[in-house]
Amino acid sequence: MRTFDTIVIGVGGMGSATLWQLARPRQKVLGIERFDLGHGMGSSHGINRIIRLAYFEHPNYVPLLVRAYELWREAEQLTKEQLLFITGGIDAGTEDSRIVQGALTACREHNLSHEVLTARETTQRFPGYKLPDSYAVIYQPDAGFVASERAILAHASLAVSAGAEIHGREKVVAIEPVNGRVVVVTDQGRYEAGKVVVSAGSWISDLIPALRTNAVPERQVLGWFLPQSPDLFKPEVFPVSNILSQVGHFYQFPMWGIPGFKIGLYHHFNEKGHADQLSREPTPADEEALRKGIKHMFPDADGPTLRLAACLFTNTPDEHFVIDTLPGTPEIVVASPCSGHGFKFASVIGEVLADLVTLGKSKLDLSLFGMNRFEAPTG
Ligand code: PYC
Repeated sequence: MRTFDTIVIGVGGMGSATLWQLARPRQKVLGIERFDLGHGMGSSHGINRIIRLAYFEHPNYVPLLVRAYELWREAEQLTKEQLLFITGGIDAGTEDSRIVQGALTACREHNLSHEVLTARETTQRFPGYKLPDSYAVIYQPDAGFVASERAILAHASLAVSAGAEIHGREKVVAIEPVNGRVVVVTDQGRYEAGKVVVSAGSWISDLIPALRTNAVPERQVLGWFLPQSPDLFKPEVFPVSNILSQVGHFYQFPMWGIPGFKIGLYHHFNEKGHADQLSREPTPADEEALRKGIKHMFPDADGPTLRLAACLFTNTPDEHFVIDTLPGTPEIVVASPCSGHGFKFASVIGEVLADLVTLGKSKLDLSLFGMNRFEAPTG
Protein backbone atom coordinates (compact mmCIF):
# COMPACT_ATOMS: atom_id res chain seq x y z
CA MET A 1 0.00 0.00 0.00
CA ARG A 2 1.39 3.44 -0.92
CA THR A 3 1.80 5.84 1.97
CA PHE A 4 1.57 9.62 2.16
CA ASP A 5 1.92 12.28 4.82
CA THR A 6 -1.56 13.57 4.00
CA ILE A 7 -4.35 12.58 1.60
CA VAL A 8 -6.84 15.24 0.50
CA ILE A 9 -10.22 13.88 -0.60
CA GLY A 10 -11.96 16.20 -3.03
CA VAL A 11 -9.78 18.42 -5.25
CA GLY A 12 -12.14 21.36 -5.77
CA GLY A 13 -11.79 24.88 -4.38
CA MET A 14 -10.71 23.95 -0.86
CA GLY A 15 -8.91 20.69 -1.69
CA SER A 16 -6.71 22.14 -4.43
CA ALA A 17 -5.63 25.02 -2.16
CA THR A 18 -4.93 22.59 0.70
CA LEU A 19 -2.80 20.39 -1.53
CA TRP A 20 -0.71 23.39 -2.49
CA GLN A 21 -0.30 24.57 1.09
CA LEU A 22 0.76 21.09 2.19
CA ALA A 23 3.02 20.38 -0.76
CA ARG A 24 4.94 23.66 -0.61
CA PRO A 25 6.72 22.74 2.66
CA ARG A 26 7.37 19.36 1.01
CA GLN A 27 4.76 17.13 2.59
CA LYS A 28 4.17 13.99 0.53
CA VAL A 29 0.54 14.53 -0.48
CA LEU A 30 -2.09 12.81 -2.60
CA GLY A 31 -5.29 14.50 -3.81
CA ILE A 32 -8.15 12.24 -4.87
CA GLU A 33 -11.02 13.64 -6.97
CA ARG A 34 -14.06 11.52 -7.91
CA PHE A 35 -14.71 13.52 -11.12
CA ASP A 36 -12.40 15.22 -13.59
CA LEU A 37 -10.12 17.89 -12.16
CA GLY A 38 -12.07 21.14 -12.63
CA HIS A 39 -15.41 19.38 -13.15
CA GLY A 40 -18.85 20.98 -13.38
CA MET A 41 -20.80 18.77 -10.95
CA GLY A 42 -20.19 20.64 -7.71
CA SER A 43 -20.14 24.19 -6.42
CA SER A 44 -17.39 26.02 -8.29
CA HIS A 45 -18.17 25.92 -12.02
CA GLY A 46 -19.78 28.76 -13.92
CA ILE A 47 -16.43 30.51 -14.21
CA ASN A 48 -16.42 32.95 -11.27
CA ARG A 49 -17.49 33.53 -7.67
CA ILE A 50 -17.98 36.74 -5.70
CA ILE A 51 -15.40 37.91 -3.18
CA ARG A 52 -16.39 40.63 -0.69
CA LEU A 53 -15.17 42.04 2.60
CA ALA A 54 -18.38 43.61 3.99
CA TYR A 55 -19.45 40.19 5.11
CA PHE A 56 -23.11 40.34 6.05
CA GLU A 57 -23.11 36.70 7.21
CA HIS A 58 -20.91 37.51 10.25
CA PRO A 59 -18.09 40.00 10.94
CA ASN A 60 -15.82 37.16 12.15
CA TYR A 61 -15.30 36.19 8.49
CA VAL A 62 -13.46 39.45 7.73
CA PRO A 63 -9.98 38.47 9.04
CA LEU A 64 -10.22 35.25 7.03
CA LEU A 65 -11.12 37.29 3.97
CA VAL A 66 -8.20 39.66 4.43
CA ARG A 67 -5.86 36.66 4.39
CA ALA A 68 -7.78 35.12 1.45
CA TYR A 69 -7.11 38.22 -0.67
CA GLU A 70 -3.37 38.01 0.17
CA LEU A 71 -3.20 34.35 -0.79
CA TRP A 72 -5.13 34.84 -4.04
CA ARG A 73 -2.61 37.52 -4.95
CA GLU A 74 0.28 35.22 -4.06
CA ALA A 75 -1.13 32.44 -6.25
CA GLU A 76 -1.51 34.97 -9.08
CA GLN A 77 2.11 36.02 -8.80
CA LEU A 78 3.34 32.45 -8.82
CA THR A 79 1.15 31.27 -11.70
CA LYS A 80 1.25 34.59 -13.62
CA GLU A 81 -2.50 34.30 -14.12
CA GLN A 82 -5.10 36.78 -12.91
CA LEU A 83 -7.46 35.09 -10.45
CA LEU A 84 -8.90 38.05 -8.52
CA PHE A 85 -10.82 40.88 -10.23
CA ILE A 86 -11.86 43.96 -8.24
CA THR A 87 -15.12 45.59 -9.32
CA GLY A 88 -16.44 46.98 -6.04
CA GLY A 89 -19.45 45.35 -4.47
CA ILE A 90 -23.01 46.11 -3.45
CA ASP A 91 -25.07 44.63 -0.65
CA ALA A 92 -28.67 45.76 -0.89
CA GLY A 93 -32.19 45.21 0.37
CA THR A 94 -34.58 47.07 2.59
CA GLU A 95 -32.74 49.11 5.19
CA ASP A 96 -33.57 46.71 8.01
CA SER A 97 -32.64 43.60 5.99
CA ARG A 98 -30.03 41.13 7.20
CA ILE A 99 -27.85 41.90 4.18
CA VAL A 100 -27.76 45.66 4.68
CA GLN A 101 -27.45 45.57 8.46
CA GLY A 102 -24.94 42.69 8.39
CA ALA A 103 -22.74 44.41 5.77
CA LEU A 104 -22.80 47.64 7.83
CA THR A 105 -21.84 45.76 11.00
CA ALA A 106 -18.87 44.10 9.26
CA CYS A 107 -17.73 47.46 7.82
CA ARG A 108 -17.98 49.23 11.17
CA GLU A 109 -16.38 46.47 13.25
CA HIS A 110 -13.46 46.13 10.87
CA ASN A 111 -13.15 49.73 9.78
CA LEU A 112 -13.74 48.89 6.11
CA SER A 113 -14.14 51.71 3.63
CA HIS A 114 -17.76 51.83 2.47
CA GLU A 115 -20.54 54.14 1.36
CA VAL A 116 -24.24 54.03 2.11
CA LEU A 117 -26.15 54.88 -1.09
CA THR A 118 -29.80 55.29 -2.00
CA ALA A 119 -31.19 53.32 -4.90
CA ARG A 120 -31.16 56.47 -7.06
CA GLU A 121 -27.54 57.31 -6.19
CA THR A 122 -26.65 53.73 -7.08
CA THR A 123 -28.24 54.08 -10.53
CA GLN A 124 -26.44 57.39 -11.13
CA ARG A 125 -23.10 55.74 -10.33
CA PHE A 126 -23.73 52.28 -11.76
CA PRO A 127 -26.52 52.65 -14.34
CA GLY A 128 -27.01 48.89 -14.84
CA TYR A 129 -28.59 48.89 -11.36
CA LYS A 130 -32.24 50.04 -11.31
CA LEU A 131 -33.28 49.08 -7.79
CA PRO A 132 -36.61 50.00 -6.21
CA ASP A 133 -36.49 53.26 -4.22
CA SER A 134 -37.17 51.38 -0.99
CA TYR A 135 -33.80 49.56 -1.15
CA ALA A 136 -30.71 50.70 0.75
CA VAL A 137 -27.24 49.99 -0.67
CA ILE A 138 -23.87 49.43 0.97
CA TYR A 139 -21.04 49.89 -1.51
CA GLN A 140 -17.63 48.41 -0.60
CA PRO A 141 -14.84 49.10 -3.09
CA ASP A 142 -12.66 46.00 -2.43
CA ALA A 143 -15.24 43.45 -3.57
CA GLY A 144 -15.06 41.66 -6.91
CA PHE A 145 -14.81 38.11 -8.10
CA VAL A 146 -12.44 35.15 -8.22
CA ALA A 147 -12.10 33.23 -11.49
CA SER A 148 -13.13 30.02 -9.75
CA GLU A 149 -12.53 27.41 -12.45
CA ARG A 150 -9.16 28.96 -13.28
CA ALA A 151 -8.30 29.17 -9.57
CA ILE A 152 -8.79 25.45 -8.93
CA LEU A 153 -6.49 24.60 -11.81
CA ALA A 154 -3.98 27.23 -10.64
CA HIS A 155 -3.87 25.77 -7.11
CA ALA A 156 -3.65 22.23 -8.50
CA SER A 157 -0.80 23.28 -10.80
CA LEU A 158 1.07 24.93 -7.92
CA ALA A 159 0.54 21.77 -5.85
CA VAL A 160 1.83 19.49 -8.60
CA SER A 161 4.84 21.77 -9.19
CA ALA A 162 5.59 21.42 -5.47
CA GLY A 163 5.46 17.61 -5.70
CA ALA A 164 1.80 16.72 -5.01
CA GLU A 165 0.18 13.76 -6.74
CA ILE A 166 -3.44 14.16 -7.92
CA HIS A 167 -5.75 11.38 -9.10
CA GLY A 168 -8.91 12.38 -11.00
CA ARG A 169 -11.80 10.00 -11.71
CA GLU A 170 -11.10 7.96 -8.59
CA LYS A 171 -13.84 7.57 -6.01
CA VAL A 172 -13.14 7.19 -2.29
CA VAL A 173 -15.42 4.55 -0.81
CA ALA A 174 -14.15 4.39 2.79
CA ILE A 175 -11.87 6.13 5.27
CA GLU A 176 -10.59 3.78 7.98
CA PRO A 177 -8.70 5.11 10.99
CA VAL A 178 -6.13 2.45 12.02
CA ASN A 179 -3.70 2.85 14.95
CA GLY A 180 -3.48 6.63 14.69
CA ARG A 181 -3.12 6.59 10.90
CA VAL A 182 -5.78 6.46 8.17
CA VAL A 183 -6.40 4.03 5.31
CA VAL A 184 -8.25 5.52 2.35
CA VAL A 185 -10.05 2.94 0.20
CA THR A 186 -11.00 3.92 -3.34
CA ASP A 187 -12.56 2.14 -6.30
CA GLN A 188 -9.00 1.69 -7.56
CA GLY A 189 -6.86 0.94 -4.53
CA ARG A 190 -5.88 1.55 -0.93
CA TYR A 191 -3.58 4.27 0.40
CA GLU A 192 -2.36 5.11 3.87
CA ALA A 193 -1.57 8.47 5.44
CA GLY A 194 -0.87 10.11 8.76
CA LYS A 195 -3.68 12.60 8.16
CA VAL A 196 -6.65 12.90 5.83
CA VAL A 197 -8.43 16.10 4.82
CA VAL A 198 -12.00 15.57 3.66
CA SER A 199 -12.99 18.48 1.42
CA ALA A 200 -15.56 16.59 -0.60
CA GLY A 201 -18.13 19.38 -0.92
CA SER A 202 -21.64 18.08 -1.54
CA TRP A 203 -20.47 14.46 -1.09
CA ILE A 204 -18.93 15.06 2.33
CA SER A 205 -21.59 13.24 4.36
CA ASP A 206 -21.02 10.04 2.33
CA LEU A 207 -17.61 9.97 4.03
CA ILE A 208 -18.39 11.75 7.30
CA PRO A 209 -21.75 10.33 8.42
CA ALA A 210 -21.83 12.72 11.42
CA LEU A 211 -22.60 15.46 8.87
CA ARG A 212 -25.51 13.66 7.23
CA THR A 213 -28.20 16.00 8.57
CA ASN A 214 -25.91 19.00 8.86
CA ALA A 215 -24.41 19.27 5.37
CA VAL A 216 -27.32 19.14 2.98
CA PRO A 217 -26.82 19.59 -0.78
CA GLU A 218 -29.21 22.04 -2.44
CA ARG A 219 -29.63 22.72 -6.15
CA GLN A 220 -29.08 26.32 -7.30
CA VAL A 221 -29.45 27.99 -10.66
CA LEU A 222 -27.53 30.72 -12.44
CA GLY A 223 -27.50 32.20 -15.90
CA TRP A 224 -25.95 34.62 -18.36
CA PHE A 225 -28.11 36.99 -20.40
CA LEU A 226 -27.17 39.25 -23.29
CA PRO A 227 -27.96 42.82 -22.17
CA GLN A 228 -29.69 45.27 -24.52
CA SER A 229 -27.10 47.78 -23.27
CA PRO A 230 -23.88 45.76 -22.78
CA ASP A 231 -21.87 48.88 -21.84
CA LEU A 232 -23.81 49.11 -18.56
CA PHE A 233 -22.62 45.67 -17.49
CA LYS A 234 -18.87 45.94 -18.05
CA PRO A 235 -16.63 45.23 -15.04
CA GLU A 236 -15.52 48.90 -14.88
CA VAL A 237 -19.09 50.12 -14.23
CA PHE A 238 -20.94 47.17 -12.74
CA PRO A 239 -20.01 46.04 -9.20
CA VAL A 240 -20.80 42.51 -8.06
CA SER A 241 -23.76 42.33 -5.69
CA ASN A 242 -25.90 40.42 -3.23
CA ILE A 243 -29.47 41.71 -3.06
CA LEU A 244 -32.25 40.51 -0.80
CA SER A 245 -35.10 41.67 -3.04
CA GLN A 246 -38.87 41.30 -2.92
CA VAL A 247 -38.54 38.53 -5.54
CA GLY A 248 -35.70 36.56 -3.97
CA HIS A 249 -32.06 36.71 -2.85
CA PHE A 250 -30.06 37.31 -6.03
CA TYR A 251 -26.34 37.73 -6.74
CA GLN A 252 -24.86 39.44 -9.80
CA PHE A 253 -21.66 39.78 -11.80
CA PRO A 254 -20.53 42.05 -14.64
CA MET A 255 -19.88 40.59 -18.09
CA TRP A 256 -16.65 38.61 -17.95
CA GLY A 257 -15.51 35.50 -19.80
CA ILE A 258 -18.99 34.83 -21.18
CA PRO A 259 -20.40 37.88 -23.00
CA GLY A 260 -23.44 38.22 -20.76
CA PHE A 261 -24.66 39.63 -17.46
CA LYS A 262 -24.54 36.85 -14.83
CA ILE A 263 -27.24 36.44 -12.21
CA GLY A 264 -27.91 33.68 -9.68
CA LEU A 265 -30.61 32.94 -7.16
CA TYR A 266 -29.99 31.71 -3.61
CA HIS A 267 -32.14 28.90 -2.20
CA HIS A 268 -34.00 28.73 -5.44
CA PHE A 269 -36.82 26.17 -5.20
CA ASN A 270 -35.59 24.55 -1.97
CA GLU A 271 -34.48 21.46 -3.95
CA LYS A 272 -32.48 19.38 -1.47
CA GLY A 273 -31.22 15.82 -1.62
CA HIS A 274 -28.21 13.63 -2.31
CA ALA A 275 -25.71 15.27 -4.66
CA ASP A 276 -25.97 12.34 -7.09
CA GLN A 277 -29.74 12.79 -7.37
CA LEU A 278 -30.11 16.56 -7.86
CA SER A 279 -30.48 17.54 -11.51
CA ARG A 280 -27.79 19.74 -13.06
CA GLU A 281 -30.06 20.37 -16.06
CA PRO A 282 -31.58 23.89 -16.03
CA THR A 283 -35.32 24.15 -16.73
CA PRO A 284 -37.67 26.84 -18.11
CA ALA A 285 -38.86 27.43 -14.51
CA ASP A 286 -35.24 28.14 -13.50
CA GLU A 287 -34.91 30.67 -16.29
CA GLU A 288 -38.20 32.31 -15.36
CA ALA A 289 -37.06 32.73 -11.74
CA LEU A 290 -33.84 34.42 -12.89
CA ARG A 291 -35.71 36.70 -15.30
CA LYS A 292 -37.96 37.81 -12.45
CA GLY A 293 -34.88 39.22 -10.70
CA ILE A 294 -33.61 40.78 -13.94
CA LYS A 295 -36.90 42.54 -14.66
CA HIS A 296 -37.14 43.74 -11.05
CA MET A 297 -33.63 45.23 -10.81
CA PHE A 298 -31.70 45.06 -14.12
CA PRO A 299 -34.19 45.75 -16.95
CA ASP A 300 -31.37 46.65 -19.38
CA ALA A 301 -30.06 43.07 -19.09
CA ASP A 302 -33.35 41.42 -20.07
CA GLY A 303 -32.06 40.11 -23.41
CA PRO A 304 -31.56 36.67 -24.95
CA THR A 305 -30.40 33.80 -22.76
CA LEU A 306 -26.79 32.82 -23.39
CA ARG A 307 -26.22 30.07 -20.88
CA LEU A 308 -27.93 28.51 -17.86
CA ALA A 309 -26.35 26.27 -15.25
CA ALA A 310 -27.18 24.49 -12.03
CA CYS A 311 -24.72 24.05 -9.20
CA LEU A 312 -24.91 22.82 -5.61
CA PHE A 313 -24.71 24.52 -2.22
CA THR A 314 -23.93 22.29 0.78
CA ASN A 315 -25.87 23.91 3.59
CA THR A 316 -25.31 23.67 7.32
CA PRO A 317 -28.23 24.56 9.62
CA ASP A 318 -26.74 27.99 10.51
CA GLU A 319 -25.09 28.45 7.06
CA HIS A 320 -21.64 28.82 8.64
CA PHE A 321 -18.80 26.60 7.43
CA VAL A 322 -17.45 23.40 8.93
CA ILE A 323 -13.67 23.53 9.48
CA ASP A 324 -12.56 21.19 12.23
CA THR A 325 -10.89 17.95 13.14
CA LEU A 326 -13.34 15.08 13.40
CA PRO A 327 -14.31 14.80 17.08
CA GLY A 328 -12.48 11.80 18.56
CA THR A 329 -10.38 11.29 15.41
CA PRO A 330 -7.79 14.08 15.17
CA GLU A 331 -6.12 12.47 12.15
CA ILE A 332 -9.17 13.39 10.04
CA VAL A 333 -9.70 17.08 9.21
CA VAL A 334 -13.05 18.09 7.78
CA ALA A 335 -13.91 21.12 5.65
CA SER A 336 -16.09 22.42 2.88
CA PRO A 337 -19.78 22.39 3.60
CA CYS A 338 -19.75 26.13 3.01
CA SER A 339 -23.46 26.81 2.47
CA GLY A 340 -22.87 28.40 -0.92
CA HIS A 341 -20.59 31.23 0.20
CA GLY A 342 -17.26 29.45 0.52
CA PHE A 343 -15.35 29.72 -2.73
CA LYS A 344 -13.90 33.17 -2.07
CA PHE A 345 -12.26 31.67 1.04
CA ALA A 346 -10.68 28.72 -0.76
CA SER A 347 -7.19 30.22 -0.67
CA VAL A 348 -7.25 30.84 3.09
CA ILE A 349 -9.13 27.64 3.93
CA GLY A 350 -6.29 25.78 2.18
CA GLU A 351 -3.84 27.45 4.54
CA VAL A 352 -6.05 26.84 7.58
CA LEU A 353 -6.49 23.14 6.75
CA ALA A 354 -2.76 22.73 6.18
CA ASP A 355 -2.14 24.32 9.60
CA LEU A 356 -4.68 21.98 11.22
CA VAL A 357 -2.86 19.04 9.61
CA THR A 358 0.67 20.10 10.47
CA LEU A 359 0.25 22.15 13.69
CA GLY A 360 -3.13 20.98 14.99
CA LYS A 361 -4.33 24.61 15.13
CA SER A 362 -4.80 27.77 13.08
CA LYS A 363 -3.86 31.34 13.96
CA LEU A 364 -7.25 32.42 12.55
CA ASP A 365 -10.44 32.29 14.61
CA LEU A 366 -12.38 29.15 13.64
CA SER A 367 -14.88 29.32 16.51
CA LEU A 368 -17.88 29.68 14.14
CA PHE A 369 -16.99 26.50 12.30
CA GLY A 370 -16.72 23.72 14.89
CA MET A 371 -18.46 20.38 14.40
CA ASN A 372 -19.52 20.27 18.04
CA ARG A 373 -22.11 23.00 17.41
CA PHE A 374 -24.31 20.33 15.81
CA GLU A 375 -24.36 18.05 18.83
CA ALA A 376 -27.83 17.54 20.24
CA PRO A 377 -28.28 19.33 23.56
CA THR A 378 -28.28 16.92 26.50
CA GLY A 379 -30.35 16.87 29.67
O1 PYC B 1 -20.95 34.70 -1.33
O2 PYC B 1 -21.55 36.35 -2.62
C1 PYC B 1 -21.55 35.18 -2.31
C2 PYC B 1 -22.36 34.24 -3.09
C3 PYC B 1 -23.12 34.52 -4.17
C4 PYC B 1 -23.70 33.35 -4.56
C5 PYC B 1 -23.31 32.39 -3.76
N1 PYC B 1 -22.50 32.96 -2.84
